[in-house]
Amino acid sequence: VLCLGILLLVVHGCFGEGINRKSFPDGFVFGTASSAYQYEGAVKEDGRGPAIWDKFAHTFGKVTDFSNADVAVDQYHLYEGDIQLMKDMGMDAYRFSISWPRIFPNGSGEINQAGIDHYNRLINSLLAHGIEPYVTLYHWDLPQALADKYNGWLDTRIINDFATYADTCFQKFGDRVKNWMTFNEPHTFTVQGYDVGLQAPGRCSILLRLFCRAGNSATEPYIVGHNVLLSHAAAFDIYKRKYKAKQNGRIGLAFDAIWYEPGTNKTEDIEAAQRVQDFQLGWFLDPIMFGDYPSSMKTRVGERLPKFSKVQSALLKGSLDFVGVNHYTTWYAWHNSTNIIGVLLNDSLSDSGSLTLPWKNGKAIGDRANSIWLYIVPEGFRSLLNYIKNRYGNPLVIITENGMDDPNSPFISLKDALKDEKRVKYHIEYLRNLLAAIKEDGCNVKGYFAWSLLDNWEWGAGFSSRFGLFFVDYNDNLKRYAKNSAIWFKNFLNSG
Ligand code: PSG
Repeated sequence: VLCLGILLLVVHGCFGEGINRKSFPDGFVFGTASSAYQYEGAVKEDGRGPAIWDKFAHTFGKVTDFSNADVAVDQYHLYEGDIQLMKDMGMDAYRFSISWPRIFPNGSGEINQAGIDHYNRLINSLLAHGIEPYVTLYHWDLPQALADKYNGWLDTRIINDFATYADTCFQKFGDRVKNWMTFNEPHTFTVQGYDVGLQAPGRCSILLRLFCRAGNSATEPYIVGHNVLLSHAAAFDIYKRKYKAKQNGRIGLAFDAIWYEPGTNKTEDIEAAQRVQDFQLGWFLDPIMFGDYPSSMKTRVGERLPKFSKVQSALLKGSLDFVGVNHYTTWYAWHNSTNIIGVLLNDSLSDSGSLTLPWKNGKAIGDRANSIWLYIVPEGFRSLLNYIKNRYGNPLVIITENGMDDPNSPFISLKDALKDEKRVKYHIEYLRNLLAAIKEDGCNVKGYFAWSLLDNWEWGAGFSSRFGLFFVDYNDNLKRYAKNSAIWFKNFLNSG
């Protein structure tokens, strides 16, 4: 009977239904993630200053469905109800971001008390419901004032302004917020904003500057990345010196990390996959762990890559309590010997000398979600976690985003839109690989945040993409409805 029982358990486990919260180590944190710009709306309320994304979203042709985030999903006003949704699912934590221009409408200078009040209400309500706040300081909504004043991340003056903003948040909220992330996906906003120009502030030089008014895709991404790293180090240092002893919190950063599978097992393709990783995760995590950029970046980018002084390098090294990982997908990578397109584009993305694609020999690497870049490859998650363990000495990792999107189709009924079996399967499979990484491979992962609690405003894709566990009805007062994935999470978190 025991053997049969074990057999049934194993079979059950194979189909994924067998996992639940109890399969994970004690204290493992489950939550959902969001960001201010994609959720809040209320862009002109209570003294908030404009953000670079306001300008970008209101520029014709930048957002595929011509929408903007002026209202978004109105969490600025509807947060109480949203917290109740988290509570009902049994979530432990909520990851959200603070909007810098709500705290400093001019980027620096005078503090806007109404902005502070808002986040105090949000944090207090979360805590009253037993939900732990995980707070990102910068999820891409730079105050427009700083872009106007000195070109934002391109100028070293931003380091001080970011440090002051971070200091202010630690001081005002740090008595209750114990988990901070300085930045969300520096690699994404650096490349998207300053190399290909598809995100704010929309700078680039590729394609004869057809889509951007200004920029230099070969140099600006590295300058921006450098200033972001120094800003992170400055904030970490302030926390360590002024707050850590009293507040006893921790500071991380949420890195974006696609897993890259070598296209063949030829050495040159294996090396190419490693280089893409250097130019993605390594670009930001290497300086923070080791005090300098990956050697492949230094060799290939040469003089265009800024250098750290001894002092800066020392400040960066070890400036992290946990590694936040935003992971969605896996692609292939090959060595690109001719790199013709790269030579033509003359941009940072070409510097790795690799070709990356989500298919080979006409076959996709996995099932596709709605986003053109999002292919479902659960095993890639486990490979990535092992890579981080091996390269960085098994640091404390928190999965700060993981999820998939469905299209926003006007042709399917609400009832059908709630049957998101593909998302349920996505989370089951990714969670199983996470569990294997923890239990079988010894990866030090302590939390998992699903992107996202609600359908929301997906940057350049506007409302055309739905990442939520909850459906938002854009035609009826932004009402929220549980998709099957929200119900699945509720069972997952409450059974076993
Ligand atoms: C993350 C990963 C990729 C592209 C975009 C993102 N990738 O693997 O090619 S952005 C990230 C972001 C959040 C978005 C969410 C979904 O932090 O704001 O809404 O993922 O795109």
